[in-house]
Amino acid sequence: MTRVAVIGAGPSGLAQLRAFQSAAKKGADIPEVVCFEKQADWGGLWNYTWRTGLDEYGEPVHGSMYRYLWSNGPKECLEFADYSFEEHFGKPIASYPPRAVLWDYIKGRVEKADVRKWVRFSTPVRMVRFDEGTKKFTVTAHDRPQDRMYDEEFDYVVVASGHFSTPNVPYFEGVKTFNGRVLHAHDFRDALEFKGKDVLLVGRSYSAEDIGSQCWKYGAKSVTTSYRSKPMGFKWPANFEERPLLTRLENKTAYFADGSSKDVDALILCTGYQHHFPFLPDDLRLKTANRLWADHLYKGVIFDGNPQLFYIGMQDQFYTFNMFDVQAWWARDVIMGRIKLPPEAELQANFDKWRAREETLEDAEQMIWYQGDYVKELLAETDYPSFDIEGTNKTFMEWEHHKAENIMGFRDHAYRSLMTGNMSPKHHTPWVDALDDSMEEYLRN
Ligand code: FAD
Ligand code: NA7
Repeated sequence: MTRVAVIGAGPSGLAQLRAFQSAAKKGADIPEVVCFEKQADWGGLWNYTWRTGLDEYGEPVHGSMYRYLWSNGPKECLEFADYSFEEHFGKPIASYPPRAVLWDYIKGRVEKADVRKWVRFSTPVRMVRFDEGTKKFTVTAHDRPQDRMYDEEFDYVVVASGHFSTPNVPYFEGVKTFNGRVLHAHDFRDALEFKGKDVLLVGRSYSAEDIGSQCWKYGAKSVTTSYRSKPMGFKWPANFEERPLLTRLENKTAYFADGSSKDVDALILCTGYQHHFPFLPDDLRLKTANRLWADHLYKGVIFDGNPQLFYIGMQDQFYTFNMFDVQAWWARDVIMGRIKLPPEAELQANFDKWRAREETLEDAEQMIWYQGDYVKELLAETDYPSFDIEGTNKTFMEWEHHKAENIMGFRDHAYRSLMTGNMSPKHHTPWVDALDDSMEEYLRN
């Protein structure tokens, strides 16, 4: 029997499990699927952990999510086409759910699909090797509770281990003797730690924007973000400002590229993440920057060095859950022989086409249409339920517009579901005043 190993049970890995289960439900003979998950529960980053550094077994903690995190984009843009929010919650809900609500939604679909039995929890994959003679992979896994390592053979491997977990940590002069707290966004957990403090963040992307906003919302005395390329440019509140790049630190003073300085209590490095696969040898390991068209992946999914190896969710993301779904459905259909891979030259030409267009992208709007077109291309080749990509792109445009209008208020807007056609209700409390991020509070009528 054909065997498929899925590494990771976050949204990408779970999409792969659901893809196989949905084919089985329609009567297909599916391969044996084994999912290895390092954490004790599923949901990937959405499974919040209070831990930082190493976990209870000494494994690097995967989680980068923090308390009070609310979706940074409209939930209507990530909704599963085969399992709507309305089906899960029994009613339409507001558009920017906190982490716990999204985690519940992710879990709901795979609980319904009854695929938990395919997952081996608390089992990190240590190594994957490919034998050119037998054309099989050997996966070495570590059952942490039993403290037992073992090998198993597979015909296909799907890597779904995420790429927002291993921090990219640049060095800044004077940081060794800085008289304040220093951390990377990966280890940020609770904004209340910075209440009453002057906080400095380095970076200009999602983490800087959102962690800065969190610190502001939960009472930081001031928030300063420092950019390398260009400012975020939002209309920030009075005690929130953007400065050029941090050049050095001295005691508690931060100096910036424009010659200005500011005394700060904490430095949060929102400097992004590395694609990090310590369990893959040189010939199977994906090496790419965080970009919309990742290196080495044909159709954004198949590894160019081995057509039995797939990567899900490895690109930079506007689209998330439903993009992982179309990728997983597509990978499933290749594995099951429903999609016949074209000759390599054709795959390379397809790669080149997407790469060339990626290199022309100038702003978020163009990037969203680009990723939407990519999702559309894969969607057309599988039986994943079709959904309105144009409508999704337009909702993303509204989101961008609402952020430009009011960065601390964009989450108060509501959008129409592209899956059910129903309008979502406005949330009962403005985001700036909503300090309780529990599911009960969010769903309260
Ligand atoms: P992950 O969620 O990272 O899951 C990967 C899984 O693989 C984990 O469970 C991990 O334990 C497991 N794993 C890793 N290594 C191994 C191994 N060796 N063996 C076995 N298992 C392993 N997206 C949105 O759509 N909206 C948001 O608001 C949003 N906010 C975000 C906020 C933060 C702080 C971050 C970091 C990301 C956010 N994202 C958001 C993007 C996020 O990447 C996706 O939503 C999604 O979690 C990606 O799913 P994934 O399965 O690819 O990766
Ligand atoms: P991103 O989106 O990869 O952004 C990384 C940021 O870090 C980006 O602004 C970079 O600046 C900046 N960066 C990286 N290296 C440096 C150095 N050396 N000096 C200064 N600035 C640097 O990561 P995020 O953590 O923001 O977001 C990741 C995910 O988390 C995302 O999907 C969200 O949904 C949540 P640049 O822009 O290149 O000038």
